[in-house]
Amino acid sequence: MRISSADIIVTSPSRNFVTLKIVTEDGVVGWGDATLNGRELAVASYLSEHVLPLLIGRDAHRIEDTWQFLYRSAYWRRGPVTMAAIAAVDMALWDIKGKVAGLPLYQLLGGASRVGLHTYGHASGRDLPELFDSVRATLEEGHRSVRIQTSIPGVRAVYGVASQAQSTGERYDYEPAGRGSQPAEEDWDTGAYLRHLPTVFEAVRNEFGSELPLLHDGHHRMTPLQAARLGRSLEPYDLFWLEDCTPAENQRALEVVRRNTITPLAIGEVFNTIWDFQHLIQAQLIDYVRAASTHFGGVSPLKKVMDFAAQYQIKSGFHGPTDVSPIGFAAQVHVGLAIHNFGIQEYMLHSSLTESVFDQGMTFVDGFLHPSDRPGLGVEVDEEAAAAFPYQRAYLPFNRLPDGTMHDW
Ligand code: KDG
Ligand code: MG
Repeated sequence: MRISSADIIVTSPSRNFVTLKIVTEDGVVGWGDATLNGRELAVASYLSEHVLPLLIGRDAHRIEDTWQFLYRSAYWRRGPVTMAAIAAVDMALWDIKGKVAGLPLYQLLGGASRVGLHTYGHASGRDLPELFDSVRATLEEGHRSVRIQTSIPGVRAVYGVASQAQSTGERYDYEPAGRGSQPAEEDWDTGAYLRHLPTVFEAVRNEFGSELPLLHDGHHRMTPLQAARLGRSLEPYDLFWLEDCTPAENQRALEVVRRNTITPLAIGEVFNTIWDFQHLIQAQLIDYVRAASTHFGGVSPLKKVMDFAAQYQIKSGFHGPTDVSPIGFAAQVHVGLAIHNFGIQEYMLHSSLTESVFDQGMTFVDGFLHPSDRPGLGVEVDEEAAAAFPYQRAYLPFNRLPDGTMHDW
């Protein structure tokens, strides 16, 4: 079953998405997600200039061989641009295989290990009443676990707080901070954050009780010792996880955190390959793998890293923000349904504008996400609708400390 065409669609319904369309000579269409937030056109160009010409005439059934060919033959391995491009090809070929077999992807990965995926949604607020309302709204949406992000006294704009963010149109989406020619500047004060956050979790526990699973994203801003201190100070509030407590580049940092706190740790949304997790998994420094299919080379490596993690009782917590397109999201929902060591799925609903372009079969009922039984990934793209939303330049924000020093965002 030869590939006869491969094309890139760049569309911006609420936000930018890069989508790969592969068609076989007998007319089967496969879709892949290659969206890299704030650097979308780099991946589109990598694909169209260097990858698409190599796909024409290849056997669409040879998913693993194609993955290895794209990874190894480039010589320059890894990195977010390369791996998002390879991810799109991998997903599109799995989509085709599922459609040819007449089976949803999760069936090809071993079948369902559960009825659906337990999710967490986002709650945030500038103060406690706003945060409590947001928690209630998140629960009403159907989530049974909630990520808590909050404003910090003295800090103007903080990652993940909806009411501080600019609106991107019809609904809240804190990323990108704004479409435009320059990224938005935010500010940050780690000391104020470390003092304030435990008081917020104490208040949330008092309001919502001890049963509700609570999560928090540190978004790469702490030193190892600061992260250890935060983890320890949050122990009384029994977090489901503390995410990205230190910058991901220095994996040894997690050793310091781990030695000093029993708060569960999740990391890896910016990781690209299984190698990024090798030490963290083998040394059991983390509890949850935060990879996303789109930034991690696709379905094939996501399944492999989870099988590796399973030997160490480490579970999945795949990255599910709106900058992973409905295609990339569906791909990892299939993986989550199939693997034994599923943990939780982040689920930040896409906007209705995004859904007008990406028709997804996924269901979210009684707190459980299911990718649907449509063959393949279960997502189809309306190309005419996509054409109505041309690319818009957009950047993620950046951070400065009170003295003006650049800090991790
Ligand atoms: O593009 C960046 C976002 O995907 C990221 O900031 C979202 O940290 C994030 C999360 O946990 O969803
Ligand atoms: Mg995160």
